Amino acid sequence: MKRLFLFTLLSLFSTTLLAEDIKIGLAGPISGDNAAFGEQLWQGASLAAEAINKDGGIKGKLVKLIQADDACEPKQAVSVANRLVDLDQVDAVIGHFCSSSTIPASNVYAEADILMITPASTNPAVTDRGLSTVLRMCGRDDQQGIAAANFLAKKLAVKKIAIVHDKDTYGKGLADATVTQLGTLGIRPIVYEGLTRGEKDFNALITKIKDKNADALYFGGLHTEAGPLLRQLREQGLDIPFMSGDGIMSEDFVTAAGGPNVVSGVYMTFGKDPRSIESSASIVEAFRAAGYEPEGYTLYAYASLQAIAAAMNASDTFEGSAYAHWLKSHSVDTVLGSKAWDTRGDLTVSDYVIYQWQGDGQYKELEAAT
Ligand code: ABU
Repeated sequence: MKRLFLFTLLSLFSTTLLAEDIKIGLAGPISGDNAAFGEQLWQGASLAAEAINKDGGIKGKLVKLIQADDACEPKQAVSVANRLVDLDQVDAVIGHFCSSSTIPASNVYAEADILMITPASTNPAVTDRGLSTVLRMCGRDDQQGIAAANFLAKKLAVKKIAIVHDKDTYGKGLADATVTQLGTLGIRPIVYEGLTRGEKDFNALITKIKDKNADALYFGGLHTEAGPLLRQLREQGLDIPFMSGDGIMSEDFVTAAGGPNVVSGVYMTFGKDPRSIESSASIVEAFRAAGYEPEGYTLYAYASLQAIAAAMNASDTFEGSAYAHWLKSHSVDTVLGSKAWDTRGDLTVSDYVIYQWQGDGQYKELEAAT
C-alpha cells in the first residue's frame, strides 16, 4: 500500500513535471533514405534546446523535444502529425523536411492551432496556401529555380539543357521553376524527364541525354537519386556540368555518387552558409566540440527553435496563430542572422548562393545568386 502510494505520488510528480515542459515536436525523415537530413534537423534542434534550457528555458519552463519520424512519406507524415497533436500535445513543431510531407502535415497543425516552422521545405505551396500557423526558415523554390537558371544561362552559357526531376513535390517543383526562368532567357530544355524515387538504374535516361547532345544536366530532387544519376552519367563518359538544388546538401551525396572525385565540379544552390557568420562562431564551435559538423540544414533547425522561443517568450497566449502573427511582425536574431517573415510566412530576404562541390568532398561558395 505504502509502495502504491509512493508510486502514485511519483507518477503525479512526473506528470506535473511533464505538464510544465514546453514540448516541441521535431518531425522529419529520422529513418529511410533521407535519414541524413533528419539527423541534421535533430542535431540542430537538440543543441538549441540544450542552450535554451541552460539559459532558463522558455518562460521558466524547460524545452523538451519529441522526435517524430515521417521517413519523407506523406501518409506517415500525417500520422505522426496527428500523434504529436493528440498524444504528445506539443506546443509547436519544427519540421517537416520533405515538402511533400510538410504540406499535408501542416493542415493537421493548422487545425489544432499549433505553430509549425519548417527549416527545409522549399516548395512554394508550403506557405502559399495561407495557413496562419505555418512559417519557414528557408527559401522558396521559385527563388532557387531563378538562381539556378540564371547561373546556367548567364555563367555557364548552356544552350541545350537536359532537365530531370524525381516527380516529387520538391524535385518537380524546383525543376519546373528552373525551366520557367530558363524560358524567360530563351532556353527550352531538349530533355525533360521524371524518374522515380528509389530507382537505381538511370542508364536508359542517360543514353537519351547523350543522344540529344545535352550540354548540361539540371536535376530537381534529393541526393539519393542525384548521386547514382551523376555516377552513371560520368560512367557513360558524359562530362557535362551537373547542377542541382538544396536537396543534395549533405555529405551523403558524396557517398551516393561514389566518392569526392565524382561530385567534384557539381553546382548547387543553397542559402548562404551560416557557418561563416561571425556572430554564430561559438554555436558552430559547440557543434564541432560535440563531434558534429553542422552542415546543411542543421543550423536552420537550430534557428527554428530560436524563433519559436522568441515568439513564446513574447506572447501572453498559447496559440500557434498568435506566435506566428508575432513572428510575422518582428525580426528574430538567430544563428542564421536576423530573420523576418512576410504575411505568408516566408522569409523577407532570399539569400541563395551558388556552390560547387570540390575534389575533397566539400562544397565551396562560388558567388551570390542573381
Ligand atoms: N528543400 C530541400 C528538400 C526538402 C523539400 O523541400 O522537399
